[in-house]
Amino acid sequence: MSRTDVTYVESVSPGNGRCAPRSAPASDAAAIGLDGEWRFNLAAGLHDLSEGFEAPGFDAGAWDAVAVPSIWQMHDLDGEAPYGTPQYVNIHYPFPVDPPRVPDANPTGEYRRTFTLPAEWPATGRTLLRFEGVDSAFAVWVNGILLGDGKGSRLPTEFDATEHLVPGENTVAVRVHQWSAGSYLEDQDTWRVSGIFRPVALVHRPENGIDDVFAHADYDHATGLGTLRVDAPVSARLTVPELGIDAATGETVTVPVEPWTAETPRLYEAVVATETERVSLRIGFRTVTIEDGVLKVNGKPILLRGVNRHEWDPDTGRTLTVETMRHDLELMKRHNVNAVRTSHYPPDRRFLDLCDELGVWVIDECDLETHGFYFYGWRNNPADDPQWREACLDRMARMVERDKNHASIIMWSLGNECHAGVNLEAMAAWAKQRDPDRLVHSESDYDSGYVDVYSRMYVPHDELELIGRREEESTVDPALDEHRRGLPFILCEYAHAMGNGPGGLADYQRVFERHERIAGGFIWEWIDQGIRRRTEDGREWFAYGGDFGETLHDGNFITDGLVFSDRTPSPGLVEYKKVIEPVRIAIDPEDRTIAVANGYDFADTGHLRFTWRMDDDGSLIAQGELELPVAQAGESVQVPWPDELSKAFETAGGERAVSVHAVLAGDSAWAQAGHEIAWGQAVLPCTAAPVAGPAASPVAVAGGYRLGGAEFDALGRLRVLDGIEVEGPQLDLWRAPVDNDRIAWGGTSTAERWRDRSAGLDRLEHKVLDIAAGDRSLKVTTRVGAAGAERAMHAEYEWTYRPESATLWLNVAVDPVGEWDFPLPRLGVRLAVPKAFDAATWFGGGPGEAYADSRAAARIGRYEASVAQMQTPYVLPQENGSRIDVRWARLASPDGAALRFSGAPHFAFTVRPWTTEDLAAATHPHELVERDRLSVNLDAALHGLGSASCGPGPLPEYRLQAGSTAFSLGFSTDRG
Ligand code: IPT
Repeated sequence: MSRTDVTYVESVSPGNGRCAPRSAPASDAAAIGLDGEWRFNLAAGLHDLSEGFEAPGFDAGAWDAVAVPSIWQMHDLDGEAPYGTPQYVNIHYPFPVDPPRVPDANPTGEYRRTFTLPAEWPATGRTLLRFEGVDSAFAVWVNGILLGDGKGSRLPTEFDATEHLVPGENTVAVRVHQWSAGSYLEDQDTWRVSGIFRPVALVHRPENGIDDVFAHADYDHATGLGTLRVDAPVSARLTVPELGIDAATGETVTVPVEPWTAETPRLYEAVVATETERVSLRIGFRTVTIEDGVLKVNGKPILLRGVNRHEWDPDTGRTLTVETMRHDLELMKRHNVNAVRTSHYPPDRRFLDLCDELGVWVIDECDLETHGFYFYGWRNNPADDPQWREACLDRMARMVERDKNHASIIMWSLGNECHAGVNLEAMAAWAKQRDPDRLVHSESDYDSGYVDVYSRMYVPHDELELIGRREEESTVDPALDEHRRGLPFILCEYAHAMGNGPGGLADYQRVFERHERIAGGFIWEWIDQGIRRRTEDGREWFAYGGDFGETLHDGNFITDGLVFSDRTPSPGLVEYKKVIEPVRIAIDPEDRTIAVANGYDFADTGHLRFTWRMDDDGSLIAQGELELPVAQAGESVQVPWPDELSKAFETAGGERAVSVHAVLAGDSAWAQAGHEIAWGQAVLPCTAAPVAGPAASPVAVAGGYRLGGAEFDALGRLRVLDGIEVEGPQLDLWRAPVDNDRIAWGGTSTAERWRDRSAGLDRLEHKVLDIAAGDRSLKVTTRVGAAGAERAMHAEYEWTYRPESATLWLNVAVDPVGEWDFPLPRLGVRLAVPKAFDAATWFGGGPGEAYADSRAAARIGRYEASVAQMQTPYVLPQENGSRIDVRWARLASPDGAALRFSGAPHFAFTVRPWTTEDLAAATHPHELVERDRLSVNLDAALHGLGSASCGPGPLPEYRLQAGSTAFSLGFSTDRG
């Protein structure tokens, strides 16, 4: 190939001139990192390349300097964006589908740098140039000599530079193409970005060195023995000092060991050495098997409480620091996550080191997705076309060879959304012969003919239940059906964490826990892949698809994570943490017992400390330590309440809540002592009857009515309470649609039904039919409906005032008029109050937001927050911030005046500095402008969240069906 030969770009070949893939273990051989500043020029396409740029004498003085590794489209996005901007598309290819051809507009980065070979660089052996990740195709020159080219963006590539290096200064030049034939294999749902985005190094390979090792480390749970064999292409010495092992490579050694599990990530330091090189390894002993259709590790069924993780950083895109990788894992571990699917490509290899060290189960996924062929009946699908066989096998080999020594990896995944095909089958067969000790996964293979686990995405709860019982629908071929029915099952993606949600997590977990066949699942996805931007006046915001003017894009579907773009945990993650807590605490106030069920697969509860607390009407009255016997994995223990708890329980006069917390007894690698792992709470309704007292009579006054401290206008609307201006309350059925209301795959979304001309819940009008000022109450009868709609709600507001408690009570009776064949967004009242009343306190569920099908994490207590703190900044503004089961809430102003809302018994409480309409209209949080009044929603109920943005909607029990209902609310004021 000549310098100007660019045929590799559109060739199905995975590359030329590359070294064989290997694990490249940590070594004492010489190496120099080539990260740092490189000269960079962005050419418009293959027609626009810089002549002779690879030559040592080329003058690149006028070129920019950019950092390697980095993504070129992530540079200076608030300024000049000198190298173009990111594009987000999900399933569609971002270019015309004409494999293997790609557009002429093919941005091509030309990179150059020099480096000095140290004087002591060994004169013998070989020297390789190693690239950990280059997106998407590239060619490499050293001192003007072409070494080769490569594809496979998230996989390593090495070239042998030995012959072309000179003592002293050397020049390396790399040409990187945004699009290549390889892009057809990389249609993952993420930002389409380019560059040398992972580290580059020059590594020496000594003669008789250890290029590769393959550690086979099994654990026999019956005997407690570990079996270790380390294979290497040369004969070398293996030592594991801690285990007293000193053996030859290829030799099998059996010794007593502590096994590796994600809960107990025990690693042993090993060294493999020849006379010329020492490499180090960390060995984890564990055995992955399938027995009777159940996935087991070390003889025990495991439950994957997982997440899908894309590599993303809001500032640097797909280039991550080790600190960020560790931060992700620490956050996961702190939220009880125990598994990662590396969707949809092998991660930076340092991430896997951390997985071994901190303990998570990993499904390592190959860099392969051909989803865009779906639209064309999978015609020409590279996964099923023999001309792409070598490219597919190459990717599988490069992943397995690089990652084969990680104890954390229990399955190799062939890729994502490739449908099925001969190349996938070949990849599976290759992986199984190369590494018989791990399982092969592919969700694309519906029949599961060549994989070890049956894997699906977004399966609804009822179908999952059937799968759990092995009673799912048959596949076409009876032999395949029998095979598949005998496999364990995982949900490789479920519960789409886009916007407010996902709902239904607890219901999924119950199905997982009921069936041994189901080894758990992986939430889609870990992080909102937003891109940090700043407004001209310096306010931060996060961009999604379309924000860079892309003509083809998929909007905010890119922001669907459990952590926000800046890695702040979302309410969805807090919910997930509670739902998957590995110990379950049950408090029984009748028997006065506390039971703790250990749901770990391996660990006992010895690393936990338990505490209890007793609250009376939300105020702490007693607390203490709880002595509990250690429970083995899968066991339960029960103890009577401590005397002090029983005593406090008996003296409390209000609503009593008993809580028990399980926290880390000591520091761990990912959290400090005291970090909460699980909790339980039992709440006992207050037995004392509320005092109602006599009611005051309403009086007609000029322009309206007066009732106690309340003033109403001529249409019977509350205007003033004890001197404080209020507006409303009025019936409210609307919420700013959440992504899960708004998106429907191939159907009419719930939000479309709401906005439909025959419903118009976003533009309801209130017509007063009658006002009756009786002896003891003021009754306002209304009909609530939208322009164009016949369907309506009959709403009757009955106001009473109880002087004894100085409380104004409202009873709202709602009756549907006409047919309501869709769920309501919410059912409650909305009012506006002065902006100064922005310090909230409430007694009820908290501290975070909660909805009908996402409420496991809400505990009953007294909470305080500013109105600003009560907003959840979803990347696309939408309904958020509702606190459930609120007994009372108070909004105070700085001068001490406060408004108080009471439930009979509970309501859901939301307060915002803007209106629902503002929320629904905004496309990013920074566009929201505070109004001069706060909007308050006091709801009898809200529709669930579900996961319809990708998956099932709310389960029937969480749908808010229209029907005749009544609810009561109290309004009062105080002065602190
Ligand atoms: C599924 C993809 O595997 C994943 O990459 C992501 O796109 C997710 O959905 C949704 O965010 S594919 C889906 C269309 C079933």
